[in-house]
Amino acid sequence: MRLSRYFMPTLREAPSDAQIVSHQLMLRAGMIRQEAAGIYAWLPLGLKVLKKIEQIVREEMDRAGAVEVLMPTLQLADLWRESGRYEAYGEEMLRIKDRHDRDLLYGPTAEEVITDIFRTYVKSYKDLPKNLYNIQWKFRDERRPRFGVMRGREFLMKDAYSFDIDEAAARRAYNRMFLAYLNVYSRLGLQAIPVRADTGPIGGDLSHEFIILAETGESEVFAHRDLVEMGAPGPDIDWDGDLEPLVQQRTRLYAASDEMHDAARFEAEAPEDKRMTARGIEVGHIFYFGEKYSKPMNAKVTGPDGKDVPVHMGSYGVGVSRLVAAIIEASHDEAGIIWPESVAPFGAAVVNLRPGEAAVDGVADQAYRALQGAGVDPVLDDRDERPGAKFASLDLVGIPWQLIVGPKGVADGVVELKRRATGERQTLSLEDALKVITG
Ligand code: 5CA
Repeated sequence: MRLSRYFMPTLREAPSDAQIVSHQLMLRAGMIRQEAAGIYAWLPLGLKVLKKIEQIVREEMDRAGAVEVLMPTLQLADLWRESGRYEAYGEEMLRIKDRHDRDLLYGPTAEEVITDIFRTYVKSYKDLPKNLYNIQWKFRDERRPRFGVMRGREFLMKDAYSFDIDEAAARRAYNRMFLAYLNVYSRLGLQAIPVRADTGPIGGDLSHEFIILAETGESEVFAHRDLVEMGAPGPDIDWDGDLEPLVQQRTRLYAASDEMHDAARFEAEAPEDKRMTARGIEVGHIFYFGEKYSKPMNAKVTGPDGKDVPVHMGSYGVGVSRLVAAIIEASHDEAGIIWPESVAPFGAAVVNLRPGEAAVDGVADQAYRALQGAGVDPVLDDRDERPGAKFASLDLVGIPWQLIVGPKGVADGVVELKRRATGERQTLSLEDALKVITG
């Protein structure tokens, strides 16, 4: 991509209503634009990051055995009347009528729709377990949408739903998601803490929130430090095997959100120097809720004994659009965003300091094509701007590498390579610079 033809409307100053750093930086980097309170258009750079996060979530869901579907954003109110949640959900639900006067709603979540799909096709325990997920826009008419995409009204969620014959099998499904979530966050460069959580309007009796630490976070967490430092399990675990030990290793250490916090237990279970109280951002939430929806909605399968039983379900949400902001909260400096390579909008920027000067253009084009060939997804900064303005905007948008090509270097047969995360600069031959970037 040539920046001269791209659409990256960066701003020098953040609008004054943006209170937290991720919101300020997303606006300044030209990633999003607010269309209405809590409703955003995603501009090219923001969209690229969103898609990369989405893809990592998808890969880890697939690895853990979940199967992707796509459900509509608009749902029939009648389905929610069946589960009993239509009235109960309250003002957060955006209710709509179509031309035939039928009640619709913009889905805030999709337990009812997926249960309806499931009950239509699956009739026997032999077809279990199943875990179906989608990555789709949701709408919650939040009382106080704020902090940009961190708490939006329209937001992108990955929601997975598991169906099992009994509680023991459902817990195995829960464990798979629990560990898959840790792998997702780790690939995004985040350290997420699984904490015991309240189930809220989703319902059920077993639930964990995944929190990443950030001072601006809306959640308060209380956790044993050893849990905070424990790494993700990694992709090579036996997803069909017994995952209980890996999950227990993480759930036996104290960790709770504010609604579930029990100060006496915290003191009993964690020595003083291991007790951590901090603020954080909820980037995922998983629930086991048994027969809460399958019973009223009559989602039954025939068991091995020939009797029909309601399936045991769980649901598993990741805040995909919220994660864009959460990653920025966790990784930025005074100059702007520092993207982890896994989600950076571009892998590297080739900065042409003298567009129009044939020798410089030649080396910049060569570098750009080589990086393209190596699958780095580079951007070529061929804008007619002062070098200082180019560096400032590239620092702001957080591209991991800047490969700088100027007239003096070209005369000497070298380029400069800057690493965004550390600010470290090296003067190298083009060949060596490409080697450093492609690792
Ligand atoms: N049905 C379940 C799981 S599929 C569910 O809806 N869970 S949830 O309510 O906890 O939402 C899942 C995740 O979506 C949250 O952990 C959070 O990261 C994200 N999320 C929730 N509300 C918003 C919002 N208003 N703006 C941005 N992200 C949100």
